[in-house]
Amino acid sequence: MVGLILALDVMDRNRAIWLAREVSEYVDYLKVNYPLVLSAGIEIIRELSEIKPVIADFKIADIPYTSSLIARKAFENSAFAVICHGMAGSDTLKAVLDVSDEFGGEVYVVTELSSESEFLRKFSDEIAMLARDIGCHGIIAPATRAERVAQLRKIVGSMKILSPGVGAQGGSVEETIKAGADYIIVGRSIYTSDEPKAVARDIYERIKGLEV
Ligand code: FNU
Repeated sequence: MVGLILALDVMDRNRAIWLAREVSEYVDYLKVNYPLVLSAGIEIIRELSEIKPVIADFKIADIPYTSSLIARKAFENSAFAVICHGMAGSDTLKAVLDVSDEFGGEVYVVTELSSESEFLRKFSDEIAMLARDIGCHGIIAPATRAERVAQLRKIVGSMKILSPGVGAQGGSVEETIKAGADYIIVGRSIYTSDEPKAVARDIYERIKGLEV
């Protein structure tokens, strides 16, 4: 099963809720990041969760204790999953996983960013192995480099791969899915469009057309 995740990097609560409702039939998850949470408050996660499950993209990268506090705030506000930076290391990932287990939530691990990410790229294979070995639920892999998605798929086996970088960052829906992503994450191509619903439907149909 392959699907679409809407990245809601808008700064206004009402716009976020409107967008989420508008595209809900075409997306599997909503992803929130600091721009929206810092603008609208963490309660926005709970509100959006009534529309679709929410992934809190906090790219948690602190010491284990602080990381667990951040993860707890996300799960207490109804997040379905959190995104953690694998570069933070095994103790941090384990601490976040422990919290997610308490809530029946999931943890996705950034391997390398879809941007230049020249430092993480040196370690992303090892980060993926760590995420796999300690039982995280999935990884984030760059749609801007489909060959990296394919390589990371070999490492993580059946774990979920979520790929941002389609559209505004130059990545392709088709190449990313063919390389092995389970979900593509799309933000600006949808939410800056005059017709977000039509764009989401088009991406959804292209994804479903590739499903094996
Ligand atoms: P759009 N995102 C990303 N690359 O783009 N979480 C990563 O490597 C990563 C992410 C997020 O470009 C980014 O923060 F780990 O407008 C934004 O929320 O389609 C979204 O994915 C991409 O948004």
